[in-house]
Amino acid sequence: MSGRTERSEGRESMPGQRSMSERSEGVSGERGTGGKSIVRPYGDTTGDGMVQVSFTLPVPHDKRAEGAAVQLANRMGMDPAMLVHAKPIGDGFTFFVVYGRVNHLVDLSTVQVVERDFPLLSAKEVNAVVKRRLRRKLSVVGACIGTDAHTVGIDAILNVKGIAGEKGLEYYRELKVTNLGAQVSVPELVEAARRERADAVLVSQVVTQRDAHLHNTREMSAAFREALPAGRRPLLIVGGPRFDETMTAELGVDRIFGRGTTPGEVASYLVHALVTSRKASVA
Ligand code: B12
Repeated sequence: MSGRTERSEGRESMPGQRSMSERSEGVSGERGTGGKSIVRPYGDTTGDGMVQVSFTLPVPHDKRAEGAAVQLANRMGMDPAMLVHAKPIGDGFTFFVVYGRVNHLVDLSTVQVVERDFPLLSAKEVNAVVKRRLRRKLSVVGACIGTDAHTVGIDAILNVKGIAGEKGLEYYRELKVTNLGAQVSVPELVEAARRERADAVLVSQVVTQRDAHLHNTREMSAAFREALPAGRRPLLIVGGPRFDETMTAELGVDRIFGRGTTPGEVASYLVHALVTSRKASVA
């Protein structure tokens, strides 16, 4: 799961040194005993702070380029920084892997993530709840919006084939799935949601260049807010490997699903959000 940490968590010390607070908290680079939650990376030996990063610089591969990569790593807080891989990738670009020590610590107690706050149901349970409580099929409309053509993720959630041994939402008898496919415009999506009387709209965004996933999601949620009054607006769900799941309010959506999501989680959330916790409006 993606997550954010409060900025104050990273305290620094010199390589090989441990600060007073680290010593008093018994930090040894792994989850401390006695309920301590300060951790640091593990490379060769416990708590040595070693990490590996990779990046590309827009320079041809030579000694200067390698020096530039090490300098960048130093500026990122890696000290010492060891270049372990450098490879030209096309004209004027070099890919690097750098291994080195950082002195930052992470306080697990300040890490913010979105925990699953609904029960995981089987397909049979989902169907039973929808049938008994909604008394009609639950309509789901899905799409990849904008110029994004990466449909594998949304198909994994929607198509019968599914993913990770779980069948997709099309397999659920009480769900009616309309998969619009790739490169769907926001007006097309709103129109399809109206036509299908969508209870939920599922949008996938995989391309994140220039924050396209954020812009497209904001445009989509704004369009639904404009097109439909609050009571008639479908549940808005976005998913993709690089979303921050804590950004629902900023993006104007009800839920964000990240990498590794399974259809069962999505179906269970739909039941939770649209049926079990919304008794009055679905009768
Ligand atoms: C396959 C692939 C393609 C295929 C897509 C085929 C298709 N029909 O989907 C093709 C070859 C067409 C392609 C094209 C391009 N691609 Co491409 N592609 C990939 C690749 C290798 C795998 C993506 C994938 O299928 N993952 C598997 C699925 C199952 O995972 P997922 O998408 O994360 O989905 C899961 C979760 O995220 C979540 N989820 C996803 N969506 C949703 C939606 C909802 C509602 C929910 C609940 C959950 C959910 O659930 C899913 C199941 O767990 C990735 C690299 C990678 N390894 O990820 C690059 C990658 C995504 N592509 C990339 C790029 C740059 C491109 C191109 C721009 C390349 C080019 N210059 O032409 C084009 C863009 C085309 C376009 N207009 O979008 C970049 C994106 C970089 C960025 N920062 O945005 C990546 C990361 C590669 C890279 N490292 O550079 N690509």
